[in-house]
Amino acid sequence: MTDLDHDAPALGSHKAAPSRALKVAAGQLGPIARHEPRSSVVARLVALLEEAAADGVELIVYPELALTTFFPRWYVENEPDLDLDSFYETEMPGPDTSRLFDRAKELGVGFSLGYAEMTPDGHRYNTQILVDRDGSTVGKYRKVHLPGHREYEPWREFQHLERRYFELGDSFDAWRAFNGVVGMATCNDRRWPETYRSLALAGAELILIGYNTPLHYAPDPSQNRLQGFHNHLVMQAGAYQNGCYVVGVAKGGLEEGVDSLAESCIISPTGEILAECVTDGDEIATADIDLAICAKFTQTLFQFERYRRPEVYGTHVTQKGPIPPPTTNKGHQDG
Ligand code: CDT
Repeated sequence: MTDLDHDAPALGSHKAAPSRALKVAAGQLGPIARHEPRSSVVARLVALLEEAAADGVELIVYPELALTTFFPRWYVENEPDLDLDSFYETEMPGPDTSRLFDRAKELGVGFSLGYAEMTPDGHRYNTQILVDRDGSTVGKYRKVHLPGHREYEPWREFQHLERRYFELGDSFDAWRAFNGVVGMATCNDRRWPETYRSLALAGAELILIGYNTPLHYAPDPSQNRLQGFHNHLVMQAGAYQNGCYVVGVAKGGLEEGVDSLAESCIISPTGEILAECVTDGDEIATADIDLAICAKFTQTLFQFERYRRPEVYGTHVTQKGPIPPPTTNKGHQDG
């Protein structure tokens, strides 16, 4: 017997943890045109920030690749008017984005922003940062699960070349900020249960996710009609199964001929959606959350220390794809 084998007292039977209230916003963007200048995009981000600040928001979350059009839809070698490097940020804040940092600091609002990052030594990542209310960058995340393909595939209506234009990120971290523990993930990451569990094991109580999700899925268009359902399904499950809040934020609408999912939302550890955008354009959705509520789940049904069985989960980290049983069950003890 260990201490963890004793039944936990009912949560109601001892003093509840003090509230850690936070007002958050999903700062959804509509389409960004192929040649829209950064200054125009940053002005749109600042407009959302100011609207959120006027509503008492303390943290606003922007989408994946929020400073440019979703350029992985093009094989740039075929597009003479595109300069691939122009889509990447070499500094953050940089000449255009400093306006966002300055205004956010003035208003005392933190933010999370997705952008294409180029490092001084030429590495390229699909990156998301977390900026505190004083304008300091507290965390940087580089997308771990890169979807799509590497080479030009002419049969597609449009490309999804994230695997050509970005390198793989390699860690899920969480940071102490906003009176809690905050983690980030980017778009395709939200479909993988490992994302939420890795972040929850790093202590995350609030997971911030930006996304660009075309409604058309070329390898299997029968999934097109399910985009909205799957978006909410995975984030709601991730929130509930890990006792954390999730803020999922889209760049939605018809961008350069490609229609993308909007439906940005804020999800509680109950798995319920607290607030949701109703358009596919620039829009905020806000919610008053309380990070102390996470413990109602992480200290009961999902008390990891007590109930998880990592000794049984070895294959989760040692094995990449399924290894089904042999073609007959002969030799398997239980038949
Ligand atoms: N940006 C991103 O990761 N989008 C993917 C699209 C599907 S894969 C071609 C997503 O998972 O939403």
